Amino acid sequence: MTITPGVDAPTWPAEFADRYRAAGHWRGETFGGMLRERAAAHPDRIALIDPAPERRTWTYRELDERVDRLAAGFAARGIGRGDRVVLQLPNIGEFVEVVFALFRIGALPVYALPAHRAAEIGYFCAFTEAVAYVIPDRHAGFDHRTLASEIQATTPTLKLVFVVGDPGEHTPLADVPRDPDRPLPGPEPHELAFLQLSGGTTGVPKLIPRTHDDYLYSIRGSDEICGVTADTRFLVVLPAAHNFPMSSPGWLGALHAGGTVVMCPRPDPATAFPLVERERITMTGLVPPLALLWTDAALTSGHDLSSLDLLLVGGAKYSEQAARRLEPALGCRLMQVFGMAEGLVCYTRLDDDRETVVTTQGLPISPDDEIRIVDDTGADVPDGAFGHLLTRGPYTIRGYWRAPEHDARSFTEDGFYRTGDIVRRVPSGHLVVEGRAKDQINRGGEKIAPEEVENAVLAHPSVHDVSVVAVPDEYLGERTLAYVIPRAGAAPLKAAEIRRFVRERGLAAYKVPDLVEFVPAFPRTGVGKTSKKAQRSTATPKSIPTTPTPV
Ligand code: OOB
Repeated sequence: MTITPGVDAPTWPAEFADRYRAAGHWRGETFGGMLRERAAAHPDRIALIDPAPERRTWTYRELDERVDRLAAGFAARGIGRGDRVVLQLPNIGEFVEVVFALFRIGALPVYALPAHRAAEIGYFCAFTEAVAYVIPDRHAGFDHRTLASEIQATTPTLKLVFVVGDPGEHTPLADVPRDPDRPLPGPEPHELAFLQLSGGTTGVPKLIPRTHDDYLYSIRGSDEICGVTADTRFLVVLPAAHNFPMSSPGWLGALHAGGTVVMCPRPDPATAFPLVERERITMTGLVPPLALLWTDAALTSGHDLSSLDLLLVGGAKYSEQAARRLEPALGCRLMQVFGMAEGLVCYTRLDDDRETVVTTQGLPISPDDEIRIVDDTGADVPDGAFGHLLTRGPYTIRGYWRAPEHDARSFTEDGFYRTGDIVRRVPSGHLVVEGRAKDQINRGGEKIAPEEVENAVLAHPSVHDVSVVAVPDEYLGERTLAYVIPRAGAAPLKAAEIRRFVRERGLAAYKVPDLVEFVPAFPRTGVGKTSKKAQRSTATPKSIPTTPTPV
């Protein structure tokens, strides 16, 4: 992959960009322009609803005007085109306002998750040289203002912290908006719109640069496949910053079609079902553990879920048995989605037969999504055989943000992204995800890079070595198990001490190992490396004590 000095990420070679434009995939639109157009076309339709604690609504005109005022306020405080702004908000209306305000001035949101803590946020702010950080005051019992102060003290670029709610020593987001005195120069459609997080396989998360052109294409395509229209009422159940609820078809898809987005503060049925009933929700997306919870809860819930028309399930493998139970329990249609923040998204189709919907993970969005399924040597496997999925196309990145050494490993010479997924293609062309070759744990849709957790555990003075692997789990699909070799002569260690240590290192709670086992040595491969394969095969699901709530 060639890197041009001064350029933050590799982009599509001109011949591909020309082809994607000629095919009408890239239309020269921006997200700021999209909202402006929708507001002009149907100003009085409801764009956004935040139901808690008091129900707030935004018409398209109101959203557009508030975004303009917020954009002007950000610009007046010195935030400009290309600047990075780390955004860590829960599912609230301000999430949408801030994202569109940043889009309008061409600043790049960096999408942190509400669960991220000092380790992740500190890294995002430092690595992206962020100029601003947007937070809630408190969320899920955590005071984000204190964390922001700590990070600001060690990150010289981070001049501004905006808080939704009580600002403490920072700036209230509510004070930012101002009247726009002149139109702001927006970004070009081929420029970056935001940085998304990669699930990752490495010590620190990689950042995924997406452009207005490419992301809007994936959203248009998703809307068409999922049948999103101005009548769609989309419930944002998963964290709004995830690629799946953002664009598959997600809240951006709903806004693109002129529909209504409803923010769901928590994903459990007790919170979501009353909202589905009250707001007449037609569509949402869930990870498999939540789909299981919803399926079970629907059987006994007294709530009227009859407005639900389509439920998308993806982010991790959805078992066929669970998929078969969803439609009768929830009284809506199921669509499986297999996607990645790096680009490629596959959906089963509304006109697929039931067997295809419950047994496959769908077809790519675009006729120009190139799919290769290869063996370990990089040669194409015969039709129907398992292999590594490689992909290239009009909305799949050609490289990460400022990470040329990763790009050399994650992309082929000719620009295919190595997804790390093992798939096979059935005769209809649909892909079936069989497993994973990458060293990653998929904990109910949340991706964990073992290396990141291992680095945290290794910092413990009594730890000699550690290896983190996935253990199968009936509910979450997978959970994490840390095999630890204690340092010779160190005081005896307890599992709880390792877990607390990881948490105190500032890692998000979902990365704290579910299980810790102390061992004298690791199994080795022929060349003397730790054999994670052998470790995985000895880890048993029954050793898991409790079942936590996902995401
Ligand atoms: C979505 O995006 P990411 O970036 O959090 O994770 C991507 C990875 C894939 O490479 C694959 O390993 C896994 O998540 N995955 C699935 C899956 N959907 C994603 N594995 C099995 N079955 C599925 N249906 O997770 C994401 C992005 C957009 C839409 C949906 C999911």
